[in-house]
Amino acid sequence: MGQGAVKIPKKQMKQYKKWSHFDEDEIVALHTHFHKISSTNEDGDDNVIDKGEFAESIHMDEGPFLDRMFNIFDDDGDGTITFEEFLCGMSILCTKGNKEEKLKFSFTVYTAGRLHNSISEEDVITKDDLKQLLKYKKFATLDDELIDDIIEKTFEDFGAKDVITYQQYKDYVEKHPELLDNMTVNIQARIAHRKKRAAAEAAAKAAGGEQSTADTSAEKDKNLAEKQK
Ligand SMILES: [Ca+2]
Ligand SMILES: [Ca+2]
Repeated sequence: MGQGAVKIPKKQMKQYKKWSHFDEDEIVALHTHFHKISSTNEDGDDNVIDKGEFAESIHMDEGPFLDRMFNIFDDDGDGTITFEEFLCGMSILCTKGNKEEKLKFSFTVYTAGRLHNSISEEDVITKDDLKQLLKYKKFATLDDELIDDIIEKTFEDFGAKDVITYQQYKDYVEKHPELLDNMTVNIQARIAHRKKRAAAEAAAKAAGGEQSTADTSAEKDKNLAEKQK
């Protein structure tokens, strides 16, 4: 097996492919990446990404915006991200995700804690939702008056009065598809880049140091096998 490649059982791989838009190589790369993040905390690799690990992986301070991003991935809302949740989230964010998936996903960024798999036609974005997002540290230079102005203007653009409905949001994005493009991550390109780097590192290490990689892979296989029901 190549350097750093984690063997995913065939049956599991089949499921992963069914749940996502990724091919096998991409899933293996994401799996390796996931375990790198999920083992950031001192307690070793517990097979889940907690909020602290998530924050570190995307270089973001804890706060309302991070909470929203985290909640988008944490589909069942139990406070941790499993590989399955990670895979599904990445699958929507990547260039292969379909429009409806991305729409719901992006809508969730505004609707704070609500889970994206439970977004329905009746869901709305309130002015308060938007205000919370705009008050996030990154935009801290905005004063209250300006924030209120932005909110009023945004609601006007959406043709909304007190709340933006999912339908209004959909209609608006239909006319401004660039809104969705902005949240698309070209995972394929990143994976290709990472693989190239890994291959270079493997070549450099070829003379020795293979032992530790083999151990890690074996342990991950064991963890994964245990997870299967
Ligand atoms: Ca962890
Ligand atoms: Ca979860």
